[in-house]
Amino acid sequence: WTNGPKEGLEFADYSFEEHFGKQIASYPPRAVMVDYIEGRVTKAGVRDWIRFCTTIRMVRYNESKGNFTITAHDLKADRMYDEEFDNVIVASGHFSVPNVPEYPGFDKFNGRVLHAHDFRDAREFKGKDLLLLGSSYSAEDIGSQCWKYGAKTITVAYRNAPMGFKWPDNWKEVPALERVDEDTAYFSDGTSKKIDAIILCTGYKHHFPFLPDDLRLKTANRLAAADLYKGVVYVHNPKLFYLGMQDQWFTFNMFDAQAWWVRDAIMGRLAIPTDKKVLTKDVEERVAHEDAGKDAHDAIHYQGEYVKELIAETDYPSFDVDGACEAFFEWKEHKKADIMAFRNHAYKSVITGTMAPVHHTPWKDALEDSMESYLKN
Ligand code: NA7
Repeated sequence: WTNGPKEGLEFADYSFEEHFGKQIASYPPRAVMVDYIEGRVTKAGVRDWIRFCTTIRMVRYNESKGNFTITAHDLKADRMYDEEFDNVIVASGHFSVPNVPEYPGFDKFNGRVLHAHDFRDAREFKGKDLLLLGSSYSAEDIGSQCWKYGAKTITVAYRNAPMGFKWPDNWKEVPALERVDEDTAYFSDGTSKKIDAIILCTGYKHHFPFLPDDLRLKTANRLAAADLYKGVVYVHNPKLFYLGMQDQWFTFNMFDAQAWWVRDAIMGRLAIPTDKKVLTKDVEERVAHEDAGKDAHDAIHYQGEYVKELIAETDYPSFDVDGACEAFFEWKEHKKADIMAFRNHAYKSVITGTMAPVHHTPWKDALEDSMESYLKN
């Protein structure tokens, strides 16, 4: 189930109402989200433009020609080939390759140790004592799913600060993990807990094994990503673009605005400054602006302003970005009030102006997460 309101991520040119023929509740399960995304893909007819079963193995910039040679692997024919392109857009995401820490004793631990990336179904952990590492969105959300589907206890070990929500009685936040043995975890405050499984909710790595040193983005997971003019143009080679490499409050509609901007830059409708100093200054200013923010409220506002900036320079359909920020602010408050019930709230679409209905079943009781179940009135 989405962990933020769908009203914050709705495509500006393809509303949930257009896809489902009616307004739907605000925190859909994954089957509903996939259906929505597929609907947008079908409407835009983009599948015809995708070369499937093809992996990019390497990209090289040709100084003399001012273009790129990509080495692709046709996985069906099992054949590699080179092809030249004027521009390259990297849109491969950055929440997929896990950051996997190793703690003393992992090799001896009897239970399962997995990363958040490999988590699929909370029912696997019904009746179990679970240890989660990390104190961000994955820990909060995977812990919540496991709680909902009947985990016996949830223990979350934080490295810096606890999440601090009002957790259910069988959920505890503890300081950093020091080690484990066959069946017990030991924490830095001297406490310990018997556990059955460990889920590493320890974040992801920007990972581009198909890019050489001179083209590979190296950035922390932050709102003002390093080395990207306007958040999308690689300052060391402005013919190369990256989409969605920032940390995210806004998602689909921000990626869209970025894509529209990059398209227009490639087509010459927008000019990218030729002076590298101008490009790097833009990045520095974005970093300083983000750093000046104090809290999540400022961060949401910062990213909303960024989306507005891109939309103003392209013909991506404008939408009420401030309204989407408001939905995020409300969402934060609802989480603070009751972390196991925030998904029961409904928000107004900033695309159609329609209020979402309250879901027919409170999230904690909605164990059936199919599309049919979610959409029934
Ligand atoms: P995040 O948000 O990158 O968070 C990773 C968490 O893992 C964070 O709390 C880190 O602690 C913690 N972490 C990282 N390395 C370790 C080690 N070695 N030991 C213990 N804890 C560690 O990733 P998520 O998967 O939760 O969320 C992904 C994105 O989804 C997120 O960025 C949002 O955009 C939505 P820290 O807080 O740094 O002490």
